[in-house]
Amino acid sequence: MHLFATHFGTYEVGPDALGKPCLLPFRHDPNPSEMGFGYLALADHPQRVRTPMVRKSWLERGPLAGTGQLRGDDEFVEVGWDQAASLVADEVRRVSSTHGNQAIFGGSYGWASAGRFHHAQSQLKRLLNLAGGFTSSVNTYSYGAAGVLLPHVLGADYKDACDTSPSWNDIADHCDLLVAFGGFRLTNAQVEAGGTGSHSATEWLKRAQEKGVEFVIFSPVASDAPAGVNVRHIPLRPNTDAAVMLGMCHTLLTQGLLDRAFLRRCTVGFSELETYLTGEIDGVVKDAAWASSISGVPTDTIVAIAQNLHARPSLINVAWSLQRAQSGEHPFWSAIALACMAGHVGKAGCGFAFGLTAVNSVGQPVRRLKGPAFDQGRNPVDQYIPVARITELLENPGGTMDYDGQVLSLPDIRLVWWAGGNPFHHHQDLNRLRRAFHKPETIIVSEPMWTATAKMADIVLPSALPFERDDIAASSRDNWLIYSRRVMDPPVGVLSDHEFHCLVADQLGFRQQFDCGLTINEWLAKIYEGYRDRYPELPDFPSFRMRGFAALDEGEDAPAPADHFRRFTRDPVSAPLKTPSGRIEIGSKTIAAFGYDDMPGHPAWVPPAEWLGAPLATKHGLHLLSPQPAHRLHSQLEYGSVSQNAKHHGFERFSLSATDAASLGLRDGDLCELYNDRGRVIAALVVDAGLMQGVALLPTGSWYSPDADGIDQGGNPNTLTDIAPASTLSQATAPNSCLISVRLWRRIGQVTT
Ligand SMILES: Nc1nc2c(c(=O)[nH]1)N[C@H]1C(S)=C(S)[C@@H](COP(=O)(O)OP(=O)(O)OC[C@H]3O[C@@H](n4cnc5c(=O)[nH]c(N)nc54)[C@H](O)[C@@H]3O)O[C@H]1N2
Ligand SMILES: Nc1nc2c(c(=O)[nH]1)N[C@H]1C(S)=C(S)[C@@H](COP(=O)(O)OP(=O)(O)OC[C@H]3O[C@@H](n4cnc5c(=O)[nH]c(N)nc54)[C@H](O)[C@@H]3O)O[C@H]1N2
Ligand SMILES: [Mo]
Repeated sequence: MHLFATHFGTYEVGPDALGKPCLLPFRHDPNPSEMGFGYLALADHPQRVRTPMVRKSWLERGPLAGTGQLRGDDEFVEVGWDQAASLVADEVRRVSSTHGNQAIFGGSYGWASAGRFHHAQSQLKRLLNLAGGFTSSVNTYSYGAAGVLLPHVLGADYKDACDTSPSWNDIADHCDLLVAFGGFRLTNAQVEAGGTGSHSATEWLKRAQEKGVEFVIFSPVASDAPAGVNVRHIPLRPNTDAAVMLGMCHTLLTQGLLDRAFLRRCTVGFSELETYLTGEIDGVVKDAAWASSISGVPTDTIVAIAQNLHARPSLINVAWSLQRAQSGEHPFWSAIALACMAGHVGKAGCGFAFGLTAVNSVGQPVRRLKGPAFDQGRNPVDQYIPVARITELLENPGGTMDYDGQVLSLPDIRLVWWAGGNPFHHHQDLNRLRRAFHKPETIIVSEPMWTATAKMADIVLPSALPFERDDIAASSRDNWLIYSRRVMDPPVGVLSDHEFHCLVADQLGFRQQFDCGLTINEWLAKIYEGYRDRYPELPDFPSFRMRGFAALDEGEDAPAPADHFRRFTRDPVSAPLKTPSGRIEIGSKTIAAFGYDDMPGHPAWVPPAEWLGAPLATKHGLHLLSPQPAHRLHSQLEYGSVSQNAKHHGFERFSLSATDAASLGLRDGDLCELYNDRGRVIAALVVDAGLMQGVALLPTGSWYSPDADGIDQGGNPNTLTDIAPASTLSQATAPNSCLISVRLWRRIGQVTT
């Protein structure tokens, strides 16, 4: 079978009615994503980069530093691959020998493509490692705050987003009440890093509903609540979930509905939380009325749900989006504390979970394939940044940064090489990032498309699109292995990342170490054999390639950390967690000892600088949330037909409540300006009756496209968001704490002069 694998699923390749290649649903996928159906349109789109390009002024005058020119509004000239490879190799050599390899930033973040071999970052990192290394980045935009907090609270094994959840099987069979903060945005479950053969998360959710699990959804957005019976939606102000959870903790404490035995046996630090809840520390009692005044959720509701969490076998799920906010660690930490107090942690299908339906795999009861990828080698440079600190890195050469109990030094970056990511879509405060991108002497971007990031580059290396090459795709979170076969050839002048890295490696004198003398097919066979060593039941490589896919037998196979967690709750002495105490740290002496002003040593309500209760809300009175886009993967596929068809007269859509639209005199379809002190964005209004008053919703992924006045006509929310971190502890991204104003820009059909 001829298959093509993506982060949003697997497709069969067929001819359409005119005999041209097209992507069709994979017959084994119960719920294929429509995203793929518009994908092939990128191949010959006008936004395609078709040949290596170099900024004219850079080519003429050399590295740009200090010329005062802002990148992004300059001309490019075409060069051939030989010239491009020697320009790149010379620049790597120059920066490495003049300034040291820490002056090269290769921490390049992004989703690139599915596939174990043609993974853009792995390819780039292997190359740069052989060239002496680079300043790297750690953690993710997805799970940055939780990924730093959870090792302190649950131990090092619980850093990964998908390893804390009970399985959907157990939830359906044993849980009675599922309280979800952030709800279930089901379009998100269409995605899985590395790909999948079968989209099953929504089926699992339905099955839990059919088995009688009651769902309570706390979210400013009604559509985060799934359809069906036994679902209750409770609106709350964005970023106030931790306060609601702490109000529930207070209720359990004062009503004596506590599992004291579990708290004593399996946790430490509860007394610190207790003194905080009762107000002994700061004179503020964190009761349900207090939580109500912050969140807008009625006091009685908070009390009743707390009582139910205790009385019934219950599970608390927290969406990842909640930790993509200032103080975003606290809803996660508070949920753990609340679940431990309520007393169902360790019971099948109960306790706490993070990110059910954020991607397809969370909670999936299937065997997980673990196998090799393209080896990145070892980085001789030990300097790094938490991934979302790119602006500060470029702004403060020689500066320092507090992070997770350490003081990081920020190197002076002269060369940035980005591959497989689009920071001018994914990072916050893009106008500020643009100014910071002016600092390095040279910027290289490997990209198939003319993204805003490619436009900031001095050297653009055009990469083949994923359907223009063969690869092997497998997610480490499910049981499918796909042979992803080339659908068409890349345009003349375009190479895969691997192919052009080979040219650069040649120039730098380490081609043999880079590609080990293997062809791409030989690499694929080698990777596949790595899987067969672990799973001898897999067919041989030629048969696998012919058939197109292999799936391990399904069947319950809880990830090792979840298994271990259950053993811990039964016997914390013989199966301790990898925390300092060996137990769940409701209070963390380690975090308290870091002494960060914005990060106490226990779960707390630490108000963000921007939320509806902040002083700034009198100036910019709408809280902007930027969820994941339903019609594309981040900024990829923006020019695919599915994403384009979802626009309104070519503009990205955003939503407001009916009340806010009316009070601003706005109508459905109006082109509006969303603005704050950081930027201005144009988007088309959708009035959403299910949206809470005071909240605006603009999905991510539309391309940042500032016009001559600096107004982003592309509708990217990160023109408005702030770089301020979740906290000093995690230095994670926090775009969901953002205040804006909205006004009419143009009414469609209105004559403008
Ligand atoms: N406001 C706000 N911002 C956010 C978020 C949010 O919730 N709100 N979410 C954040 C999250 S969780 C994430 S994960 C990030 C995602 O942000 P990114 O990962 O940067 O987004 P992508 O659009 O997937 O970027 C991948 C790029 O790689 C390119 N590419 C694809 N295949 C190849 C290849 O083979 N080779 C090369 N060289 N390039 C290739 C694509 O064309 C695309 O430009 O965004 C973050 N930004
Ligand atoms: N189609 C599609 N799916 C994707 C992606 C994509 O680009 N496209 N990206 C994938 C990636 S990389 C990631 S990391 C995951 C992210 O998965 P999530 O982080 O779960 O996704 P989001 O869409 O950012 O947010 C989910 C919901 O949280 C709600 N929310 C936001 N802030 C708050 C709050 O303060 N309180 C409450 N109670 N609710 C809030 C919003 O209403 C939103 O609908 O999605 C993945 N899935
Ligand atoms: Mo993500």
